Amino acid sequence: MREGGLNRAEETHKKSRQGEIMGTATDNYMFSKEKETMPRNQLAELQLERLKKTLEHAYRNVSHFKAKFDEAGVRPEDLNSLSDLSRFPFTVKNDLRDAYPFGMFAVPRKDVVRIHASSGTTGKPTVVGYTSHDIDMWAYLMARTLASAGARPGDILHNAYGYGLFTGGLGAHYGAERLGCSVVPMSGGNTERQIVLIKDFGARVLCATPSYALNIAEVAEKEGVDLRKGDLKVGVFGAEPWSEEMRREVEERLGIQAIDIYGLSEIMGPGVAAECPEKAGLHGWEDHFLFEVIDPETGAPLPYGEQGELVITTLTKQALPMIRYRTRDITKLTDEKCGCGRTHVRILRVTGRNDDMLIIRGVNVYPSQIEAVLVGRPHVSPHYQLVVQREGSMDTLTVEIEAESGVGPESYDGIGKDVQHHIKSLIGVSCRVAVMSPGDIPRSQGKAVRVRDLRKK
Ligand code: DLL
Repeated sequence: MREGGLNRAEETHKKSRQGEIMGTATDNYMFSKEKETMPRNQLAELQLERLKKTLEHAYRNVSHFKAKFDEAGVRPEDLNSLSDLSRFPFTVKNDLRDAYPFGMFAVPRKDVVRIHASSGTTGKPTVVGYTSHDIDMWAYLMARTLASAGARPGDILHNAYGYGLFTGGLGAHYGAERLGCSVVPMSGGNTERQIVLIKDFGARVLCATPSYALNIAEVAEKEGVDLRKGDLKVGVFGAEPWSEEMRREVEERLGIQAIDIYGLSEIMGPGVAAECPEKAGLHGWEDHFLFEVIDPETGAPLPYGEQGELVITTLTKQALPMIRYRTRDITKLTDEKCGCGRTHVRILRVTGRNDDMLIIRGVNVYPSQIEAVLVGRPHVSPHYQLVVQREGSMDTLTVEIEAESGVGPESYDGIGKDVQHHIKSLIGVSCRVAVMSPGDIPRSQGKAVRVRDLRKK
């Protein structure tokens, strides 16, 4: 297997393969301890070299980037250090929509071997393309991601991320094959059958959204199948915000280690960043991406440790190079040493997206904060939806929760008051709480719908 775009700085680090670091596997894909533990100054050198090439490639081959750079009065050759990148303009989702479908591609269309697209529920879909080299790189980085999560060559890997235009299914699939796993390409849905196959095939690794993993756990319990007694050991979960509390819940109900992975289609798909067994933030693969956090209001870059919007620049993509892509995801970066030995920057758990933030009576709240309060409260199941309405000039929030099975309706009032009180005291937001019967909240088969916004209707 090759990793495209290797250069001298990296070649020197590629030579030997020694030892193990936590959460790595060394067979069958070009894992190298040297890349993931590269000293930060060498990583920066590699990034600068690749960034220069990427800026040049984007400027020469994508009219959007040429126009934007010209407008901002910058040229690729103006970049002499990584910090010079802050002089270059941001890219936003609308730029991709405006260029629909293929206007942002930096290579002739015939060189694009794969196309994915967003569902387009909130506008025109965003379309992303890959050369065969990009696909190869993605498989390699996803193999690295899976290895970091604890998957091993030879594992049965049950892939319940959706296959199709969504990048989750095929992204995880190619990575798992590259790592040397036996992949079960299940996709989402048909939950009873998923459970039979997880059990009968002896899956060790489950790839799914965290909300779908919870759905699987719940259906297995209903069917009387105790997945904790089987071979399942590792959950590779991502594609949506989830809380530490939800992690504990799913770990306990499935008897696994649940690992957070991050990615987005505009940048590549899954495999942009992954936790290691330390579970202390997601290592962003800095040999292929450059991560910044900015103040979402002013656009100014923020130092490590400060919370803001994650901005990503690709360093090795051919078909769709992205310069300073504003992800809308809210997080912090840290370059503090990680116990696993990796040196790549860590992206702390993404608590939510700018677009998902609700402002209720002046208080900013993300669905994952409400989740953290709900999960583990007595008599409450971990399924929920937030309903936002406008009354007069005020936005109001109703938190729909579900009572655990076996709890009678006479207790609903008390449960509702308890949850309302805890949301108010822990998050500071006043809300109504509607307690529903078991099974009333829709179950997720992929990305969970956490908010029903009735203001727009
Ligand atoms: O969700 C890619 C993916 C697939 C990642 C499978 C991980 C696993 P998109 O559909 O383009 O791509 O959605 C990207 O999902 O900007 C975040 O808002 C959110 N997201 C993805 N991973 C996480 C995570 C895939 N671990 C958008 N935590 C991103 C929180 C996440 N949010």
